[in-house]
Amino acid sequence: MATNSTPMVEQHIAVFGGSGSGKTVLLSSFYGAAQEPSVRRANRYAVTAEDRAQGRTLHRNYLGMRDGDTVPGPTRFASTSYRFVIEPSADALPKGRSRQKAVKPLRIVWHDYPGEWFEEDPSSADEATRRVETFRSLLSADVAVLLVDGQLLAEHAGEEDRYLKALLTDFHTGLYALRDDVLEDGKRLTRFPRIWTLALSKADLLPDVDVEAFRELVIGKAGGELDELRTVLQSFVQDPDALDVGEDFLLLSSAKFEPGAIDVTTRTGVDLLLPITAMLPFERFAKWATTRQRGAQVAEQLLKFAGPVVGFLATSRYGKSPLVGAAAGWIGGGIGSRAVSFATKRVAKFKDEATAEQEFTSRVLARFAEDLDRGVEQRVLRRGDES
Ligand SMILES: Nc1nc2c(ncn2[C@@H]2O[C@H](COP(=O)(O)OP(=O)(O)OP(=O)(O)O)[C@@H](O)[C@H]2O)c(=O)[nH]1
Ligand SMILES: [Mg+2]
Repeated sequence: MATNSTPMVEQHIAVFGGSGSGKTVLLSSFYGAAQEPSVRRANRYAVTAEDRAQGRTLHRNYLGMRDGDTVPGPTRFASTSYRFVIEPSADALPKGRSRQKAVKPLRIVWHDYPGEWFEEDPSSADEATRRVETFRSLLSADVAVLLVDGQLLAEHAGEEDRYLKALLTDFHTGLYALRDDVLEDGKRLTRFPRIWTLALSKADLLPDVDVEAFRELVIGKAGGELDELRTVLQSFVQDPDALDVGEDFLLLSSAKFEPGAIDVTTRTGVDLLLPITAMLPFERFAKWATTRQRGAQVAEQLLKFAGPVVGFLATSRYGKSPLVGAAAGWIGGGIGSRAVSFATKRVAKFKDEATAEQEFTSRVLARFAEDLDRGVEQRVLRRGDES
């Protein structure tokens, strides 16, 4: 329970997509934008890379797009995990107080890999081993985002079904082929991305497609393939009911790409990735556990790993209640469609009684909850628990 074990305040996101679908540009846009002084001021939190060299590479990728209209090269040979820490930004601290190291900073880990690994055979036994290790680590994330390449979709205007069916079938067969290697001794996994969000990358190329239209396109043109993908993913996990595949949808654009110009200030959905990673697993598991409808037992186990919200609960006055009860109490009676708004209000109430660190965490979580609400309103995000 939350009181006697140290909660994990680290959430992992894995972005899956074919070569050239926009994974590395997305990661660079996310990180680079977070370094912009105006964004830091507005957020009142700073996102820093734990490994400074990695941070510099991502920032350089971003500046290359912003100032030089150049894009990072394709990712080859190696996958990389990027660990980010979210802390109060210097200007969010009261005057005269220096930044203290947070005891339990919020951490997000983002996995990037070469998309060609799903498309081509490994060139050596050594690479084959590295691939399996990579996919094992990708498949232990909390949230998976599956990219539908907006450029390929636009190129298939009128025959979108061909691209969408092929894409989902490739994922399905790729994952199926890896299954025996990823599951050691055939043992099914507990920690596995339980939320598989489908995201339209390069959404700037399809300005008329909102998230509802995107969802209808995927379900309408490739619903059968989506079901097959879900079946394969279910075969990886314990308690396959506790799995949402293709229930959540998102539009993503890392920048506005025009011939000779990349406008990094025009982004879509990028700012939702942190809130999605930090909040969605918690909310979904809390719902499954408390409403006892789906995979309640495994959801209860999973709640322990559900990141910053749990860390926050454990240090708040809910710390003494069992986790499921605390989750229910924290979110309020409205687990389900209105969970986010309830969360926002609850968090706001805490502000008065919290220590500085709690105050920061609750402020960030409240901000995340508002971001998600806004994403839904603007039809950039469709949540699986909306009815
Ligand atoms: N219009 C538009 N184009 C984009 C966007 N993001 C990426 N691109 C284009 O897509 C190309 C490939 O993006 P990457 O991020 O390198 O693709 P990747 O998924 O990392 O590819 P691999 O590393 O081979 O797996 C970029 O060079 C851009 O030209 C976007 O948001 N909008
Ligand atoms: Mg890449």
